[in-house]
Amino acid sequence: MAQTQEVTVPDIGDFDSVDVVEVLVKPGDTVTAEQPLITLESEKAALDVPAPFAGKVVQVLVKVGDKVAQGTAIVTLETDAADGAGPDQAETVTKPEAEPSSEGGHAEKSAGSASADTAEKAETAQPAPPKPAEPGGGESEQAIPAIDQASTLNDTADSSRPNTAESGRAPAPSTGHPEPDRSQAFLPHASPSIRKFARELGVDLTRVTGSGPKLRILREDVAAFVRQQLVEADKGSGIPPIPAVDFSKFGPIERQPLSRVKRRSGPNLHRSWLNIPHVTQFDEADITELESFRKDNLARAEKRGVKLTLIAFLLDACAHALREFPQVNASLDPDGEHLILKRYIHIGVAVETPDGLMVPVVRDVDKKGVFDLAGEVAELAEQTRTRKLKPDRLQGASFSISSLGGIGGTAFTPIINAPEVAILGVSRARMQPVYQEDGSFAPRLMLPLSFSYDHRVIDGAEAARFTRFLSEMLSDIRRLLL
Ligand code: CAO
Repeated sequence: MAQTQEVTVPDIGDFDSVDVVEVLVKPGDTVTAEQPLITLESEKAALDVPAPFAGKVVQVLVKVGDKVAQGTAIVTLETDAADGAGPDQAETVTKPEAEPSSEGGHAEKSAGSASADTAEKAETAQPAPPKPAEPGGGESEQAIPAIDQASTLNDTADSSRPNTAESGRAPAPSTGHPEPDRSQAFLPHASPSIRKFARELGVDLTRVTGSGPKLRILREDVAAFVRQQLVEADKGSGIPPIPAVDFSKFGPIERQPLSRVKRRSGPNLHRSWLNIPHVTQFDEADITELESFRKDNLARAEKRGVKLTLIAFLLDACAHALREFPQVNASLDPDGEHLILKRYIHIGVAVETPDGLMVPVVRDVDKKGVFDLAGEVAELAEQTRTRKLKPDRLQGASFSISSLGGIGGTAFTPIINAPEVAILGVSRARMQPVYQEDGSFAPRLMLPLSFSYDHRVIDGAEAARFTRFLSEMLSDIRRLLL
């Protein structure tokens, strides 16, 4: 049989008059046990008053702006006695001294003026849903949940709060009931809907500054917090941004848009630079013999429609070196505990284009000869510069080469193309007097190598061995072409 009963404000600690800031139900609503009915706001906290049992809202007795205190009736709920949570509990349910259940995030509540009888019964109460009504309507010891302080503590917290013993709080000696943790009153001010919103976004409300009345956290505060976190993540884990400067104060300026390629490659370079502990190993290779071989074969290559430049030999030498040093032809597993060794050798070649730098990939370099490599690089470079390159030709590199030798320079520190773990930079070869074993100096064509590597994966000694090996390959054309 349906019965109606009033739900009142339970013990709310030291507050004798608090504002109703939200009414969460209306007549006709069906509520479940512990569903928040209204939100109260004290000087320090926003608190929910949950339904002590399931039922249908008949009347809402308060409105936003009302002031309430312990014992103020807030709604009337109609329950079906057969549901087991009905008016049979009315007497105790509406009594503020009734003891909370310890389940489902109910706060440990002071028994206040609880009678010895109620306290004793409550002490033995199980952390269980409301008990079925006694046949014949006998008085039940069903306890009323206190204000749901748990949900105001930290919305990312598990709703199943530790019991008193777990939380180490001493029970009140007079009743055996736990003392309320008044520190929980110093919790973020936020309505349930905002707390739900924050919970969905994984936002810890204790980190959000409220901009509403009495520092209440509003929806826009949560949104601003999330935006700020995203901006900081984008800028590299909170690295302070470079302040904007109005350069026009100092002279005439012109503002140009970055090319599409630069806009896209910039964040990738930034990410690699910030994430990878780079070290650059410098070395040089004597390519005197190689250069004469190249020149001797220019005509032969031309007959095949190929311009034989140094890059083809560099690719060939790198393939040999990568086979010898598989850890350089690898990627770090995101778990940080494994190295993924690639059993293929695909090398990206940095190509300068009017739009910016792009890195097409020469696949299976170890399976190709220098003529084929020269032809393929020239074709890829041409397609890249004329924007005819298919997107899949920009993918799958296991190592990269950046050759600035055609332009000049003596050395540079190339940025690793993550998730690769190393890159070879090549500067301009120059004739230099090189000391010979017989004590003389000979003019030799020396090629500067700049090998940047991920120090998490490659040790300095390994890097030095790698560039030595590369240098020997480039210096000994017979070995290279074998
Ligand atoms: N030392 C001396 N001369 C070199 C050389 C070197 N290391 N590398 C190339 N050359 C010579 C070539 O032999 C060629 O000479 P000729 O015109 O007399 O035949 C001339 O310089 C121009 O060569 P190139 O650089 O155009 O051709 P390539 O096949 O060697 O390189 C490519 C192809 C795509 C790598 C190159 O054109 C390119 O775009 N380089 C720029 C890469 C870049 O911007 N890297 C920066 C990345 S930032 O990390």
